[in-house]
Amino acid sequence: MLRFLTAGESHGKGLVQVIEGIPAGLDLSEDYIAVDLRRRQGGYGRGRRQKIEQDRAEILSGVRHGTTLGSPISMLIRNRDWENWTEQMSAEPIDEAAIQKVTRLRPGHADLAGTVKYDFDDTRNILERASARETASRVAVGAVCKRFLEEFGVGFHSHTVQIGDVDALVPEEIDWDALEESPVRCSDAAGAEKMVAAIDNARNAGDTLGGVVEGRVTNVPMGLGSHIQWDRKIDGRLAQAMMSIHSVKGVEIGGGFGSTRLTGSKVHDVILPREQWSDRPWARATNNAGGTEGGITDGQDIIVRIALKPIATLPRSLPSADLMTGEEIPAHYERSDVCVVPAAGIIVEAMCAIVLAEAALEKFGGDSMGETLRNWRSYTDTTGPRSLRES
Ligand code: EPS
Repeated sequence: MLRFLTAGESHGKGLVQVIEGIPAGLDLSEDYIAVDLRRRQGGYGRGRRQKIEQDRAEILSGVRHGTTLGSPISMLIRNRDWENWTEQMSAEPIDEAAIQKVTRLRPGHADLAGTVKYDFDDTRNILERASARETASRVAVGAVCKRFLEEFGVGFHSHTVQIGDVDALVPEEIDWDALEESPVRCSDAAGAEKMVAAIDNARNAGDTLGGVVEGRVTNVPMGLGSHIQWDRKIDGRLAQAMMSIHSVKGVEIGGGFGSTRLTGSKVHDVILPREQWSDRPWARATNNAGGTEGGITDGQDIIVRIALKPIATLPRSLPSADLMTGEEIPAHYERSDVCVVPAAGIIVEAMCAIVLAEAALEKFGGDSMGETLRNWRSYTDTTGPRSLRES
């Protein structure tokens, strides 16, 4: 079984991750994890914080000489910004008068509900952990899970399909390498230009922008997740993972909301006869299901889209009320991103990798990579038509 925890405040000493359940014998390096951490920090519309940070996960345990031990993998991403916050974020008590309390609540963030729930007089006690800085931890954990699934040929991609009201024209085939050069991680060059302009307009207006990002997972085996209980359904688990990403307000799998406008004959993915299969048993005419049917992966690519609201920290502060007095006052502002949509793709990939690695380990188990690989192969060898298998 795979499980993980993250810890850390946005301006504390650092972000900590602990992952348990990755089998022994997997090649894993800090450099490999660093690639996705770097990808997450990029994208047009990011704020000044990303100029301060150079995220790198130091592996503290669970790996020896470049190979996992089967023991918990723990990692630390140090916050470079910590040195500007040693007093305000000190774990040791400081003089009460020196604490710069934040009481101007930001609409759209956890400030109000969190501060009331945890009974604080300083919203910083909530906003530090509620910050999307935590997604760096998810990306580090996700990179470990990607490394694991890579051994089975599973691949992860993501791209921006909308920013503000600008839609991308998504081509049939996406050049994933070229995409990484796009400032907004969009495969449509003309659309990308408009997205950049929209971000500039929002910045000039002291405002923020949301959008839609799509993740795709390739070469997923048929049979992860299960139809038998609500909390085992793989689409439900993916949706929960996506909704847990900061700013996410909606999730679609495959045809999603669009399929409600079509008739059943246009939506369901026709099962093709043997002559039309390629390298694996079973094939479909389309992939409107987005890789899951009945809560089970169906062997097609997983396609998941998330809707991100514009981030809640606005340079031109929204009207708000003060935590202590309830009186009208503009919301708190330090600094912020204008748009995090391009970076969100990497977080989608990470969360997909975590959910699928967990589901794969449930199905195939194994304490060592050799054992997991044997179990995986012996199962995938049996997924073809029954009569062919028995002959
Ligand atoms: C983030 C770090 C944060 C924000 C952003 C994500 O840094 P700071 O608050 O120091 O500027 O830039 O957080 C949010 C979008 C949010 O809503 O909290 C990061 O590393 O991704």
